Formats: sequence, C-alpha cells, structure tokens
Amino acid sequence: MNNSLPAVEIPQPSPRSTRPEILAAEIIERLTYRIGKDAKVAKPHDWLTAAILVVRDRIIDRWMDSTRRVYEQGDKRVYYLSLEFLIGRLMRDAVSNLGLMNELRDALASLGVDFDVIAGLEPDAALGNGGLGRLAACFMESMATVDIPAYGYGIRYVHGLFRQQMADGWQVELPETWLAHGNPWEFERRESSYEIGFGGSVETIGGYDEPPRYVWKPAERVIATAYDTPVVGWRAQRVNTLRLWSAQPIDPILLDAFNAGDHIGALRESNKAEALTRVLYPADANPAGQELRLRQEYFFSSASLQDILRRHLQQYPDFSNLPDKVAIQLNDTHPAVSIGEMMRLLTDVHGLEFDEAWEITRGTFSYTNHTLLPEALESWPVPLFERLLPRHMQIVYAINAKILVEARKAKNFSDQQIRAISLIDENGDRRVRMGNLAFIGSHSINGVSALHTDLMKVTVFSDLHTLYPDRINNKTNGITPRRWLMQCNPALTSLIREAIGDKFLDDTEALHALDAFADDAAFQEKFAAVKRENKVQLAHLVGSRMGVRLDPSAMFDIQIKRIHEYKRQLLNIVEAVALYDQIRSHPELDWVPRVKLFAGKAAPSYHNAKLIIKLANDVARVINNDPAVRGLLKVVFVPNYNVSLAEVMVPAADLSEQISTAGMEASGTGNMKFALNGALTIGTLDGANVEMRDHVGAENIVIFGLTAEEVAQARADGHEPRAIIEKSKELSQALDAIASGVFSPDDRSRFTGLIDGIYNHDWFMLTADFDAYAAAQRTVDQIWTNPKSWYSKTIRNTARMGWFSSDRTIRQYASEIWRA
Ligand code: B1N
Repeated sequence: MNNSLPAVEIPQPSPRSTRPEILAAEIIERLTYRIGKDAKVAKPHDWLTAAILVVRDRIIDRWMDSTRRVYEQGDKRVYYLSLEFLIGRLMRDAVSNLGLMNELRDALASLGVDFDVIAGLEPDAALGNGGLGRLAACFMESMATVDIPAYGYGIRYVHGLFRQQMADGWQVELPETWLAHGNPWEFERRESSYEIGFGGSVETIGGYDEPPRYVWKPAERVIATAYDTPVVGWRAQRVNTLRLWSAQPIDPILLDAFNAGDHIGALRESNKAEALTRVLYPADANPAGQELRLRQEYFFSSASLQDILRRHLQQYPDFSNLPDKVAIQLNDTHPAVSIGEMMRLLTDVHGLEFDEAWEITRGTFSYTNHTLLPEALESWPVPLFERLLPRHMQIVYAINAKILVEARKAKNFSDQQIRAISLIDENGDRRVRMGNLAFIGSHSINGVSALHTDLMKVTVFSDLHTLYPDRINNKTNGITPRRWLMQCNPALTSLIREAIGDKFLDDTEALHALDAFADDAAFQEKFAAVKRENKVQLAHLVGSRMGVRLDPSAMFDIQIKRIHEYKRQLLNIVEAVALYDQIRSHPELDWVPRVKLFAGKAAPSYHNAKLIIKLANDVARVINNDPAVRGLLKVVFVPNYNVSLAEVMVPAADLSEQISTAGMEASGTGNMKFALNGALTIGTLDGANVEMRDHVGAENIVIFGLTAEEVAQARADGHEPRAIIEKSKELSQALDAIASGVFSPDDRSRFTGLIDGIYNHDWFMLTADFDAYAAAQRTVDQIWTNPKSWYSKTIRNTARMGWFSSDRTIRQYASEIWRA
C-alpha cells in the first residue's frame, strides 16, 4: 500500500452474477476476448478455459475479501510448507464449493456444451506422489472451509508425477505435461520474486569486542517467482492461496557469450536455473538423495521464508511477535532446511541474537512426521550440505552444540543418547539428519495416526522424546468430504440427503443419522443401486481404456495406492493365485464372483515394485483367459493411477484392501475414502485402520493378521518364513506356481528372485499373515452372500466415518498446534 497517494475513491467492481444467462454471456465474452475464438470454431478445450475464467472471477471477490480480513483483524497466519500438493482437477471442486454447479451446467448447456465433457478435459495437477501430497491438498481445502487464514507453499513443477504406461505388462514412465494448454487457475506474481543463493563461502566480520557477524557470499543465484492459485472452501466462506515457486535465471541469456558465438553456453545458466523446478521427484516414502532434490528443498524453503518474513514486517515493526502471528507447518522433513534458513535470515540479515532467533524459530515451526521406515528418513552427506549451504552448515553445528550441552546438563544423557539426538549422524560417512533438525527446531512434532504417533515415541524419536516429552502429539489424518463424497459420488450424496437431510453437508459427523437406516430394506436397496451404478461407470472406464469386460454384479475388490512392498500388493496377488487354484480344483463349490482391481505407480528405480506390477499383469492374463474361472475371478491392473481415476474407483468399490504390514503404514487415507463411500474394509491393525475399527465397530470391518507388536516380536525372535510356508499348502502351491513360471511362460525365472526373498527373509511378513488373510477373504465372501448383512455393514461404514473428515483434523491442528 502506498500511503503517499492522494485518497481517491476507487470504484468497486460489482459482485458477479450467478444467473445462468449471465454466466453464458460471460463465457462467450471470455472465449472471444481472452481466448480469441469464435464460438462456432471453439474446441472443447477453449470452452473449458473460458468456463474456468468465468468461475475464477467469482472466486476473486472472495479471495480479496479473505486477504483483507486477515490483515485488518491482525489474525495469525498459517503456512503449510510442502514439496508436494497432489491436487487433481480443480474445476468441479471450485464450482461445487461456490454452489454454482447447476447454474454453470445450465449456462454451458444453453451454449451446447456438456459440463462433464469439458470438466473431464482438465489435466490433473499431479504435483505429488501419493498420500502425503494428497493430504496437503485436502488440508488446503479444509483450511479454507474452516476459515483459517492459510497459505500453502510449494514448487510449481513443470512436470508432475510421470504418466504410467504398460508395455507388455511392465511399467513405463512418460513425462506428464499438465501445463501444455496453459493454466487458467494461476496468477503469476512477478512482483513477488526473491533471490536464492547456493554454494560460495561465508565471511566473518568483527568478532573482537563485538559478536561476530556472518555474511554468506553465494556462488550461484537464481530467482524464485510466485504463482498463486486460489483455494476455495466449502460454500466459499473463505478463499486461501496456494503459492508455488518457479525458478528463473537472473540473466535469461548471457549476451556476451551469445555474441561471441557460444549460443549454447549463453543459455547454460538459464537452463540450469529452470531445471530446478522442472520435475517432481517420483519417490514415495523413500527419499531421493540427489543434489537436485536438496536444491529444490532449499530453493522453495528460502523463497517461502523470505516471503513470510516480508509479509510480517509489512504489518509489524519486528519479529518479537512472530510466534503469535505466524505458524509454519513442515510437511515431513522435505522443507526442514527452513529452520536453518529462518535462523540465517533472523540473525545474519535482520541482526537478531542467536538465542533470541532460536526462541522465535522454535515458537513458529511445527513438524509432521509421515513415516517410520528407516530408509525413508532424510539425511544429507555433510560434504554436500556444506558445499551447497555453507552458512546453514555452520548454523546446524551451532544449534547442535547448544542442544547437546542442554541434554548432557539437564537430562544427564549418556554418550549413546547424545549420538542418537545429534543433528549429525556419525555412523559411517557423516550426514545431516533432517528429522532431528525438524524435531529440535519445532515446538510440536506430530504423527498422523494414533498408532504411528505411539511408535514414533519408542522408535526413531525415542531419545528426543525423553529430552522433550511434551512435544510429540497425534493428529490423525483426514480426507475432504467435498471431493471424496459429494463430488466423486453425487448419487450417494443425493440418497443420503433424501434420508437424513442436509446437515452432513456442513458437518460430516451428522452422517451418524444414517445408522438408523442400516437395516432398512428399502434404503439398503437404494444404497445397493447407487453402488451398482458406480460400478457400471467403472466398468465403462475399464472397458473403454483396456478392452476388459467387467460384470458389475461381481464383488469389486480394489487395492489402489503406490506400489510398495510394505503395502503388500504381493500378498493380495498371491492370495488371488491361491483362490484361482481353489476354484479350479473345486468347480462344484459356490464361489463368490470377484473382480480384483489394482492400480498404482512404482518409483522408477524401485525394482521389486516394478516386478510386482508385471506379476499382477502376468497373473491377470492367465486368469482372465482361463475358461475354468470365467465369471468367477478376474484380475485387472488399471494403468496410470491418479486422483481423477481414484474419483471413479473409490465410489465403485465393494471391498477395500488395506493390508500393509502392521507398524509400517503411518496412516493411509485411501482406507478412509473407501469406507466413507460404503465399501467394506479388509485390513490389518495398521495406521488409521485401528481408529477406523474403533469408529465403525469391529463387526463392520474385517481385520486380520499380526499386530505391530507381534510383527516386532516375530522379527526380534527370528521370523522363519520357510517353516511357515511348509505348513501352508495353499501358500506353498501359490508361491511355487509363481516362482516356477506358470504365469511367465516366456521367462520362467522372472519372479524367482521375488519369491526367493519371501522364502529367505520375508521382511514384510507375507507368510506370517497369509493364512489369516485368506481366511478373512472367505469371511468377506460369507458376508457378501447375505446382502442384508453386507449392506447393513457398509451403510454403517458410511454413517460412522464422518470423524475422518480433514475438517476435524485441521481444527485439531488449529487449536492444539497453531493456536490460530
Ligand atoms: O503419508 C501419508 C500417510 O497416510 C501414509 O501412510 C504415508 O506412507 C505417507 C518421501 C513420503 N510418508 N512418507 C511419504 C512421500 C514422498 C517422499 O519423497 C516420503 N509419504 C508418506 C499422509 O500422512
């Protein structure tokens, strides 16, 4: 705001009409003047862009209003820092939250355009890998819904998560190009640009009779430019901002080099800068330990921190009240270098004392841990960290010295405990531990389910928990019921409204009223009809994309998530093979017809995960072509899993597979989506499954297998898979069939290594859980054969899953961590 300008009366734009005729007229106006197309020749994509621009205008009024309100009221702002935002499409979400769905449909129809057709053309914003990125997207929507002034900060990757194609059953990765047609949702903010440094050296100034000052002289610099996307909450009460950073060179072209004839060299800087934000690392629950990744982490952390501090100083004289006005949530350790950057900015740039800066930093930051997998805990080699971020390395050492002294003095820590809490891992090559940095620099550290939080306290963070016993807390994940019920399952939403009224639209826990209908025959019938129609839709998609025919009266048994050994898609496949065998041996029995659907991507470098995809496809080919099981068993791997595919598969599931090795899935969120949409869950006591059982009732979920404690015990005692396999005829036959090439006649040893791993160590306890899993599947069959019982349970799932709304999760973060 420039206060020296004369006070002129700025005319306010009038609020935009929502009448279909006006919407239609505006769509034509955008088509003509913004896109430069005549309605007669406009392509579907042009209609989509024009419609988005019209919707966007309805958002902007509320957006400015929200921004103004925080400033005027001096509210605390929440900043959600995440390297991933797995958003999916925005059109349906925005239109539905604005309450414009019918009006926009009518407007488009009057122009001869079908809303569903153009909405289906919008590319997914796939700026994330899996659950962690999708959680960030659900949180953004819920923060706007529950009226919290929040900003998401991340990276505007030019290429989101790769497109997955199948080549002879193998995963092939192709680049994803969501920006190819432009992105009408975003606003480039040239004025919000910051310089980001890398490398170089640190100069020390003074130090005799005054404290030394440090000046970092980076060797390289790039510019971070902001792109803002508005995020609309339910009923558009509030519109928040998702600010994504893009890297630009300081000099777009080195003219001297160009003029000297070095045309390639002239662009080298430029290419290097832009490479920073070109592509998302396709690693889920295992870190990408490459230099470019650390550069991405620092780039977006520094830009975000500079932006946050600038905004604070616009409103307040100094940083003494920063913890009262700013809460920064770290989505895992990926942005943990922010803690070092905050310290650098506060001390080196703004002149605060180290101790004072430390108090402010710790009061401002909080950290969410999303995994306990040891291989997934981020750490950077000291030489790399020091070369790229020399000043931050000094700050890390200074924080470490302070904390280690504190630990020895206050808690009398042993050498072993000191080694465990140190920011530097000294076992082998020295590394900076980002988990410890995030923990030590935060006032709150939370896990994402009750079980996961309990395990955090006794595993990775046990010594830090002893040192700071009040910091670890739980915030069980949630999902936004707007996208994951109202938008993806309009038929079920209508049915629920007919039964219990509209209250659940604003308070998901009001779904409890549905409990009264769980045994109502007429309601059960309608519930079943909705499920069947959703299955028909999915069958259409699978039919048209893959040429595979699915029978909607079969049980749709679905496992969709990243492919990872701990998630145990392999357990599911091995059980399918065993079932196949059983059906062939006993064709006279009354088998429940099943379609087993899989979808999910594997990290490109994860060999076993890619082999599991190939196995699913090999098994599918054999089973689907065997007349002996026709109509009884089908296996389908649907390619290119993404948010939009999930929106079709989730409402169509009868059975939801949540079968990770207990203790390994931090929470899971797909589990919640399925149950909310009326699927029965077959699952282990892992992650949020434990709390789902508590909410839906043990009789309405099928739980099997070892508990986390039993898994730990079995591992400690020396788990012996071979002995277990020998005792289970079904399991040994299925494993032998796979290992001997029954499903891979073209390469009989293709899966020998994979199956050897199960015989030799079986880290993921597939053998220990197999019989229990197979038995649980037969229990599921039993329930299925009694439709009354099946729908009674599945309706109760929908009725009792309201607590898992991300609105509830966000309210807990707001009151217990952010105090916003
Ligand atoms: O975060 C989700 C949880 O529901 C899942 O259980 C959990 O597996 C997932 C490195 C991760 N944990 N860690 C990651 C992602 C990307 C990366 O580069 C790790 N993702 C999870 C939400 O809490």
